Amino acid sequence: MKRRNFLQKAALGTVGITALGATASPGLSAPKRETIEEPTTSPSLPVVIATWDVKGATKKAWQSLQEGSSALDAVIAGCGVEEANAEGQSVGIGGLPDREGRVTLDACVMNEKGDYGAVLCMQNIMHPIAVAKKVMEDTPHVILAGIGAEEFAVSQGFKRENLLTEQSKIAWENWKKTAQYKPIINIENHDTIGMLAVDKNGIISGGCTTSGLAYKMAGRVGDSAIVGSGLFVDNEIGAATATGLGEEVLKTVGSYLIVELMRQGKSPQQACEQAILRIIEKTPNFEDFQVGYIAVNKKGETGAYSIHEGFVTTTYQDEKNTAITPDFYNKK
Ligand code: SD4
Repeated sequence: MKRRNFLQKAALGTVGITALGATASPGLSAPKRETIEEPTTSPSLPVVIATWDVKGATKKAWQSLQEGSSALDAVIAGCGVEEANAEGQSVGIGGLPDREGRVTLDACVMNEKGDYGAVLCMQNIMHPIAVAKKVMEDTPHVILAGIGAEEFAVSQGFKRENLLTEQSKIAWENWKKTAQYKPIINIENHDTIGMLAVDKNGIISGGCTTSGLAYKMAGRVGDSAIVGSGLFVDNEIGAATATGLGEEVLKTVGSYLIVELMRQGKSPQQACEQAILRIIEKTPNFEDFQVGYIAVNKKGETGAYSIHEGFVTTTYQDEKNTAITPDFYNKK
């Protein structure tokens, strides 16, 4: 359902409900109660939501859930579709390189137990999100970077391959003629895949995968693989993920902020909007860059918001796989 329609419905059919802010414990004062406006009709589970128009990826994740995969494996399968898509120039193979012509990938996953795994600045491996899961499950660490991440991936059976496609090499060579670095709203930053899934039992997991900003400095890492910034999951509450200029998401720890706002009773939509406002309040040059957030809560309600127009989200819910342009801040 389009967000506007959903909001209209929600506005018409809301009831005040009382929610417990905490569980009562002996010896502690009574739990704080607060009233939350809540729609009478809840969206159904499962749900898969992703940044950008990636219907192939959300479809794959949805099918994986139907076949009995965990929410985490569904996200990894879904994101893997875009990582293997050589036409997409920001994820996996075909990603635009750094200034030196190297494709370096960042990815992370987080599951319902709060486990997290990530790879940063990894080269030559097409599916960093699957390697991130291996880091989470099969190492004593949560992040591996650079050559260590690549060697670990190879030790786990991942194939080394050249990720710089002819198309991306030509784009880089053209860029070198001016070598001007300026993130371009919704063009350069157009397809980091952040994906969140809630299975039919309300189990939540998420992942985020990217080649980062095109023509970044060698060694630059953005928000996408950093817990709390590019992704955060709390199975009690919900999850959030980001796309856009990672430096700004990192400085405001955006995904964690959104989940904490939902914990305080905000809807996914309200929480995404507040996280964007936090960036705008702190960053006078917000006109120059894009950030977009998506979020989902335990019930399967979703939200999305960005600084500028043009951000797209895909939601697979109620047997419908729909890409929409959500509401945004900078309406002139
Ligand atoms: C980064 N957030 O590395 C990523 C870039 C992005 O689509 O979203 N690209 O900063």
